[in-house]
Amino acid sequence: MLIEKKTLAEHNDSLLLQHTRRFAYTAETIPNVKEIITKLKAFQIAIPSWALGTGGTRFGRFGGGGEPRSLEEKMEDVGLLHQLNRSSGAISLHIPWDIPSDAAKIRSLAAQYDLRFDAVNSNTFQDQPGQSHSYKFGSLQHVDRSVRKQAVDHNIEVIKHGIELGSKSLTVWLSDGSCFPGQLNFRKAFENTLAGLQEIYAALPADWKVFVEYKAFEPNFYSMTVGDWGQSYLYANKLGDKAYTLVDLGHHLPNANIQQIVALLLNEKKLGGFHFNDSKYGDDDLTVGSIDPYQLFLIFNELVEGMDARGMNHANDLGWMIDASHNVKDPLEDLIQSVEAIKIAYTQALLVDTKALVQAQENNDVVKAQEILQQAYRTDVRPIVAEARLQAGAAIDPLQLFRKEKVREQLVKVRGEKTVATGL
Ligand SMILES: [Mn+2]
Repeated sequence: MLIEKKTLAEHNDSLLLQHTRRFAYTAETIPNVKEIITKLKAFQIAIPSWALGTGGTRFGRFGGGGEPRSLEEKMEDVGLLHQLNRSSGAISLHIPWDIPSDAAKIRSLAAQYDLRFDAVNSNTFQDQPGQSHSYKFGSLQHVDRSVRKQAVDHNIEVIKHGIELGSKSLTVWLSDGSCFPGQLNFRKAFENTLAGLQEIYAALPADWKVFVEYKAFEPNFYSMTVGDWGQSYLYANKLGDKAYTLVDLGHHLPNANIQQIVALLLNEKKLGGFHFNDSKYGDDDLTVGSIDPYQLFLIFNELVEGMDARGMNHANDLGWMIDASHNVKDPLEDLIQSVEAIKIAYTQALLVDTKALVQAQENNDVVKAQEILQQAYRTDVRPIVAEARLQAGAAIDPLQLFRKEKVREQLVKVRGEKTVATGL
């Protein structure tokens, strides 16, 4: 479902006076506010097809009702989100959870909602019904050549689905690794994985990228074959120019300095994109910015500084995606919050006085450097983000409108109370 244009206009009218005052107050102190708004309007964050249903933990899943029953309904949900914020104009599909069996129909539906297809994601971490070989002991790392071949073939099939939809990148996340010492020969696992990735890489169209995602632990708890950014970088470097490292914020050991990782990967031209989420302990997949918004800001500060240093386009030169899954929130409300948190952090990073920061660094003025960053971080930029939304034709307050229109209740009426989104 989409919100009626008239309803959206009424929502904005009701908040306009208050918004205009807040925006004027904020904009007064920001000379380049127009430029920032232009950047914000261009900046789109892809929504993964698996984030539209209620997630779960290994202990249980508590569905919320009205979940999308098909790829078409997932796209409908992303279309609604994009209507509310004009910042979610892309969807990232997971194969085989969301196979576009009629690509032409799916493409025209995407056009209707003004969505494009971001990275396609392969899955060699689960066995599918009717599959010849099991991934119990890994996929690309496997000791058996036929299992490795099955995993390579699956990735090539995912690329084909992506080509049909106009996607331009493949994300490979491998759950491969080991749970106990001695289970795996690390060197052979690396070599097998590299050989498999090379076969997948050879099947990429000329204008495609492949993202190698890493993760410190889980589902394997002794070793992961792509366990950190160094290992991902090794694979990406050996594969070639179309291969990049993908940073998922939740895939690090506690207290890792993700902003430094990002800065170095970007400098080496090997940062491909992001999976945004937040965490307190491990791969918690919590709402972006809910636990440590300062870290999110510091990451964006490195991104903006690094992209500007290389003359990169903020909106298009890296892949921006959310990767989260929720047990206690309405998935759409959660995504509204996540997109907002990303845009706030991006705006704050755009406020950093770069020249003054460089000077403070050159003078070893540690206090001044901290003041400059925190001046930007402590600025309430929400009116700027709202103004960009308003100018783009979206809602001043997406969450308020979502609740006022009782969107979830309406979805439950159409889709039912007990639906389960595919892949969950
Ligand atoms: Mn991820």
